[in-house]
Amino acid sequence: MRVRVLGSAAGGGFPQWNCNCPNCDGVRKGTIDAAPRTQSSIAVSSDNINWLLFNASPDILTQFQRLPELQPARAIRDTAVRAIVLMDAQIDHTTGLFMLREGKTPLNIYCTDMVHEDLTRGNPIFNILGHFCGVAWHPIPTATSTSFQVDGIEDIKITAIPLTSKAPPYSPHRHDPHEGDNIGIRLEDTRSGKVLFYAPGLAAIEPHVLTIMHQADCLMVDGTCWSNDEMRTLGISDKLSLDMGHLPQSGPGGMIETLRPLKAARKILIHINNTNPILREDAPERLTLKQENIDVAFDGMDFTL
Ligand code: HKS
Ligand code: ZN
Ligand code: ZN
Repeated sequence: MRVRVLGSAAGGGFPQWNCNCPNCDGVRKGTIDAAPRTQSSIAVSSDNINWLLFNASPDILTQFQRLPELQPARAIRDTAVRAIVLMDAQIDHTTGLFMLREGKTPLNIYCTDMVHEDLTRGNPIFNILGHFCGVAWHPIPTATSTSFQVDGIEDIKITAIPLTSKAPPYSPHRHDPHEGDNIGIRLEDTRSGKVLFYAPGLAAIEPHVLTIMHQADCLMVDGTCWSNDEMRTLGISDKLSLDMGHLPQSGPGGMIETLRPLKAARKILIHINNTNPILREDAPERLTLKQENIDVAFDGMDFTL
């Protein structure tokens, strides 16, 4: 299976429009060694013709332009995107759906009941799209971690891994978490047997999540913050990384410690917040990651598993 990073930043992208932290200010002025990044999303293909998207970021049109294979030009109007899987109902993972409204057939969207509820009530994107291309909703099973396949995406078995985290601020059940508010994804290439685990938001490493992480040949996981108090130290907000539903990389029980014993050949951090020191190529934190065999995703990163 081929994996393409469409975007590698957390919500807001990098630099973030209203931010003047050392990273955002430095990348804008060209005074630091760091690459700008769009908001997180990946595309996966098993045949290099048909593609499956995971999340639809607000930067989706820019991301499509950077991957010309998404437009195979077989007809006057065409796309190689067969479907979109949504992992939660966050703005940074769903707003791009508005940009795909011109299609003549309904968008094939896979998401849980809970995400469907948020996207028809709290933030009724699906209802709005009903006035354009429409949405063909395919419910994602979570209860028993049943796997499913997407039409046109052969040889990839998809399993949703329910994650305990919060629904978005506009969700009718923001303060009443339900299974299916957030999922991680296990992708298995049934030809090679290789397993990818993708989870751009991980609040905690629950036992059932760790089991899947042990099976993976490639891990693409939450890279939002380096330290739990990163936003506080910069004087940006009182919110801790863990309060926001993102396990920090450093410290006891952090992502680095979690990844260390896992056998996966590739370990990649994605959904990186603009405040994270790992965005600087020459940061000491990057050396630490290198020693741990952990890579930092960048826009356009492309590999075959
Ligand atoms: C900044 C943001 C930080 C950020 C926070 C979250 C909070 C939110 C909620 C996130 C993200 C980026 N870029 N989703 O100010 O620096 O309250 O539910 O997901 O991508 S979590
Ligand atoms: Zn986010
Ligand atoms: Zn910033």
